[in-house]
This record gives sequence, C-alpha cells and structure tokens, in this order.
Amino acid sequence: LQQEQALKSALQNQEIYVEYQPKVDFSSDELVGVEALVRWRRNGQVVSPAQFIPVAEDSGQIVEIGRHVLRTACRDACEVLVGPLFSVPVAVNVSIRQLTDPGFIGDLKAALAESGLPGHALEIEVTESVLMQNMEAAAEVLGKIKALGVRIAIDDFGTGYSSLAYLASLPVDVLKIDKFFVDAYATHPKNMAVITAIIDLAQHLRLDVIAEGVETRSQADFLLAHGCRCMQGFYFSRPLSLAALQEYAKRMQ
Ligand code: G
Ligand code: G
Ligand code: MN
Ligand code: NA
Repeated sequence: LQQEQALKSALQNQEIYVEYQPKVDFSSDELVGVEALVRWRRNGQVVSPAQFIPVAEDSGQIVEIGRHVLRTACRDACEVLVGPLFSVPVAVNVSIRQLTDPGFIGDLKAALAESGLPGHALEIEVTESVLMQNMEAAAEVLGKIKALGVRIAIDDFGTGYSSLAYLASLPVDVLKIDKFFVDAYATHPKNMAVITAIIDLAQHLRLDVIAEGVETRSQADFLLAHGCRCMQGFYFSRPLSLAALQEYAKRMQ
C-alpha cells in the first residue's frame, strides 16, 4: 500500500520517465528500432521496473503508467526516429492487465493521433507467457492492434511454452529471442539448438527475429552466423535518455 501511494505521487510528480534501448542490424550496423523502458527516479535513486511493475500490476496503476509510457514513446519517436530520411519503430512493453483493459485500444489510438506517429512506426511487445495465459482475449486484442497498422512482437520468446499452432494463428510480426538463451548458449550447448530453432521457426513463419541481451562480440557473431541479424543488448548500447538516443541515431546514420 505504501508503494501504491508512492507510485501515485510519482506519476503526479513526473518521476516516471522513459529510456530507449537501440536495436541494431549487426550485418550493416544500422539502427533498426528502439525499445522504450520505463524508469522511476525515486529520491534520486532509479528504481527498476522489475520492482515496481508487479506492484503497479496488482494495484491497477499499470494502466495509467502504461498510458504515460505509450504517449511519451510515441511523442519522442516522432521527434527523433521518424523523418524523411530516417524511420525506425519504437517498441513499448505491455502487460496482461494493460492488454485486457477495456480502454487499451482507445489509448493506443489516442497516442498515435496526438503524436502523429504512423501505426507502422509503433510496435507492441507482449511476453509469450502473457499470450499463453489468456489466449482468447489476447488474440482478440492483437487483431485490433494489428488493424491500426501497429506491429506486434512476442517478447521473451522461448520461455513461455507456446503452442505453435496457436502462435501461427496470431497476427505477430516479430519473435524476440529471450536473453536467457543468448546468455547461456556457450555454456549450455542445448541453448544453441533452441536459438537456431527459433530463428528457423521465424523464417518459416515469415516473421522477423531479434535477439535480446546480447553482451559480447562472440554472441553477436554466433547469432549472425545463424541468420539472426537484428540484436539488442549492452554490447550495442544500454538504454539511453532521449538526448543520448538522438546522438546515437545521428552517429548511426
Ligand atoms: O528496463 P529493465 O530491463 O530493467 O526492465 C525490467 C522488466 O520491466 C522487463 O521485463 C521489461 O519488459 C519490463 N518493463 C520495462 N518497461 C516497461 C513498461 O513500460 N511496461 C511494462 N509493462 N513493462 C516494462
Ligand atoms: O523483459 P524485457 O525483454 O522487456 O527486458 C528488458 C530488460 O533487459 C531491460 O530492463 C533492459 O535494461 C535489460 N537488458 C537489455 N539488454 C541487456 C543486456 O545485454 N544484458 C542484461 N543483463 N540486461 C539487458
Ligand atoms: Mn520487452
Ligand atoms: Na523485452
């Protein structure tokens, strides 16, 4: 309850902000997207979303926080990422509570309309486990998101035991290989097989694929050698402030 109160004033006092982590095509060194990641600066200290998202999820405050992240990300992306010479999508994470909130599609439309961001320049990241928890509701709302031209990525892919038949029926654009497999592929060779299987699956389903949590050159080399060009992780960049992203995007152009 204390955290709940604190989150409430955090929103009012604008302590909730967004950072952006670049997604890179390692074969061409091009910026291909960014992921918006929420942050809470509390008394000068940054609180991890891993700590406060679950609290916000239980209290329902995730809906308001999520709306703030979505609006901020759309506005920032319009400013920094979308132009006549340069256009890459911004990805926003959404939880099950947000996805199944009756106001979600309205919030999405409003965020696009007020920012002027085209639908195809926005991507929604939903974790695989969320989709599996609530298949029917998820399928319905994903269809509505897709109807706005917005892209859909399955986050943390490989950890959620998807039914492949179900997956193939969803209007999904991207699979994000969970960092668990990327971390451990060298020490646990079975994870190599999981990674290459996900890359093959994406190719056969004609989906894009991106690996997350890439921290070393050898991980990047391995992924590229197996047909996964797009990557995200500390090897390329940590999550950045909007100003730092702007600098990063300029250097990559
Ligand atoms: O940014 P960081 O790697 O610390 O994020 C930790 C977790 O919080 C990740 O699972 C990430 O998906 C989640 N997360 C980050 N930003 C958001 C957000 O805006 N909304 C939701 N629902 N989850 C987020
Ligand atoms: O669950 P999700 O995939 O959205 O999690 C994203 C989280 O992963 C963010 O909190 C981000 O800060 C973190 N992250 C991004 N790249 C790396 C990386 O290379 N290594 C580690 N350990 N964490 C990363
Ligand atoms: Mn994500
Ligand atoms: Na992610």
